[in-house]
Amino acid sequence: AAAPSRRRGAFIVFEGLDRSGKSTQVQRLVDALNARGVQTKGARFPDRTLSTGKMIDSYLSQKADLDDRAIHLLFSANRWERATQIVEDLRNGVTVVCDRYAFSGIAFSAIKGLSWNWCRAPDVGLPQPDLVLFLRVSPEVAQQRGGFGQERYETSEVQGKVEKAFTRLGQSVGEEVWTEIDADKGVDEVHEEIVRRVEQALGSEALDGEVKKLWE
Ligand code: NYM
Ligand code: MG
Repeated sequence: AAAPSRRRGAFIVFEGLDRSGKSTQVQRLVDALNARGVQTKGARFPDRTLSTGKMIDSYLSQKADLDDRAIHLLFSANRWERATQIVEDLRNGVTVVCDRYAFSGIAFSAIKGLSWNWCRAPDVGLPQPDLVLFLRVSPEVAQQRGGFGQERYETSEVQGKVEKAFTRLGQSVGEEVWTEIDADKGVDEVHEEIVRRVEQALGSEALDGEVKKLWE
């Protein structure tokens, strides 16, 4: 007799500009899902605890300078370092909620003038998210939230360009995966909207099948 079929976990990715509230909402979602019995883990990229993450951290904190291509490949390698674990968790029925992914990788590098295809290539074949929640925040609200920190990229000029790149990326993965969330609203309202969207994804037939590969 065939083994009883078990649904895999969902791979849910948050994307957005700095100060869009991603980290807060990732934590809220992980807690809410676990509280209702959906076994869920959080993840984040860059994962600064990994060996590539240490180099990325030096670059972002302006302690080290790196060629634009070298840092791009490190960000991608940082995802590949975790990819096997993510697929294993999903197969074991664990939902994974991730703070940033390959879309940040492309957006932040493409604005430096690297070609779109070159930026995308190293991430082709990574685990494909079942849902991307893009938290869209207006520059005014981001400013009210305390402005930017000291890291590389944390200027309104860079953030404005990155926002345009994200919009283009959303069109490349399709609206059944990419969902925009109005992140100007209060934390609770945004959380409720996210839970509604995630409930749909958790009910999807896609979770009866294998984890797909991104852009393949
Ligand atoms: N970032 C993040 C990239 O440039 N490429 C990537 O692939 C990823 C995942 O790192 N400004 C940038 C976006 C952020 C910065 O991320 C640090 P965080 O979520 O603030 O730690
Ligand atoms: Mg940041």
